[in-house]
Amino acid sequence: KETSAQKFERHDMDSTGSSSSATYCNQMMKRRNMTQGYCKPVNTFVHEPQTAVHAVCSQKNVTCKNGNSNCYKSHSALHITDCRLKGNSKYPNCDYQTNQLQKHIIIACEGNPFVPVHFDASV
Ligand code: U5P
Repeated sequence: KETSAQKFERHDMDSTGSSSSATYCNQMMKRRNMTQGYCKPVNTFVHEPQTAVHAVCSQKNVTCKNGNSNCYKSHSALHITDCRLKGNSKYPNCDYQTNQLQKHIIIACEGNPFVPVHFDASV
């Protein structure tokens, strides 16, 4: 069974890659199994070393969108790619807009070790 921490790595981490191409999101959303059953509408990939992303769990504590208190905002802007489903996309042809950004990320962290389990937002 996939743990929440493993799911975060699958959904949100792409340390080695970058989204240089316009088809990045179409390829990655499919490769990381987020286009099975339905097209996941919004998903963010982080292009930074795993150590740097895990370190965010000890950075600025903020409230999550759902009201939980275990979210953390990165001190610096990180390289990310936002994938957003296009309005005219029809399952199973999940068609995404790829947006390369440098923003602060807000992630939820849990457990011992205290690791990322959810991508909440970028600001
Ligand atoms: N999500 C992202 N990046 C964002 C916002 C949301 O990847 O910038 C994903 C997360 O997996 C989140 C899901 O759990 O979309 C639903 O987000 P929301 O509708 O609760 O904001």
